[in-house]
Amino acid sequence: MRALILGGTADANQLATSVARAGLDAVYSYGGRTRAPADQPLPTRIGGFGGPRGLAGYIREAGITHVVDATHPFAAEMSRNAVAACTETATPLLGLERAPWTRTDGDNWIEVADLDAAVAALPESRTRVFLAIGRQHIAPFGARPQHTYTLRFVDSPEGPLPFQADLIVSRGPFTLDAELEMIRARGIAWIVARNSGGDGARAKIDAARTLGLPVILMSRPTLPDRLRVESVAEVMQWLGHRTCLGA
Ligand code: 3Y8
Ligand code: NAP
Repeated sequence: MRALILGGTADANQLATSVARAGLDAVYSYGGRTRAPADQPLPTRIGGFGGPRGLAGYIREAGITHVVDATHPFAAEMSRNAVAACTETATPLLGLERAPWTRTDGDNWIEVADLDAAVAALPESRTRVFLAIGRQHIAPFGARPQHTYTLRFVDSPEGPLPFQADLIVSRGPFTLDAELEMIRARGIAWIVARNSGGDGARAKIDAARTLGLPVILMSRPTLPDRLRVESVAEVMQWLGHRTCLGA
């Protein structure tokens, strides 16, 4: 058995620790989005494969027998490529996918399908907006220059920002107290986020509820049908490793 873990999330990191502890043969893969990704206790590769064909070639050359897609729910292209490549090479594929956040009492969510709808959901009158959606997809908010924006990136940007904004450089995971402090200190009145699920990004959602702030929440892209689980323990069982409960 030799597993390829498509990583880049907290869940993938927890899986890597369990796989290494069990002594299973596996490779961890990053897309190469950040300058200094967290070290993993497994052999690690960084960078794209070259589309589905490139991934199929990698699976064959590296002797991969199982693929675990533990990428972020919004890493849709990687997930689609994994389905195509595993179909082409008849390689078992399992998604490790955390459940989306669900609205609870006190949440003031405006759920939108995509980025353009998120921009359109902002108020006309000038306000202070926290764009908690990273670096890659912020340009469309330049269409609403009347607002004061706070951005949060994992790394400091190479070039100029697409519009005037305050920038926080921090890789998370984030805590409720730190989010409350940041939001209050900056007078944030609106938050834009993705429904990533999991714990690593949920603090801002809980902070918004505590402060009664509206959250424009982008729904997840639809992914192709594939076998998927929500826990590391289920992945370990799928990899044929009988772990003690809750490993
Ligand atoms: C490169 C690996 C851990 C894992 C940390 C999780 C939690 C913090 C929440 C906010 C939202 C955002 C962003 C975010 C979260 C965890 C987890 C998660 C959101 C790292 C990582 C990589 C990336 C890529 C990066 C994206 C960006 C998105 C920032 C490592 C730290 C906004 C997603 O500059 C860039 O190009 C960054 C790109 C994709 C989204 C975007 O479009 O900008 N993640 N994030 C992975 C790779 O190369 O394969 O550097 O160590 C992983 C984590 N990001 O416990 O250490 O598991 O979800 N990541 C979003 O939710 O919208 C931050 O600020 O509140
Ligand atoms: P994406 O748009 O779905 O993928 C774009 C391309 O990046 C893929 O086709 C692939 O290139 C390459 N790629 C992505 N993830 C990879 C991986 N783990 N290993 C090798 N190549 C990878 O991806 P994304 O949304 O930019 O996310 C990139 C990485 O950041 C992923 O690891 C993801 O888990 C992590 N992440 C993303 C988010 C988010 O909001 N999107 C949040 C947290 C973490 P080729 O086509 O050349 O193979």
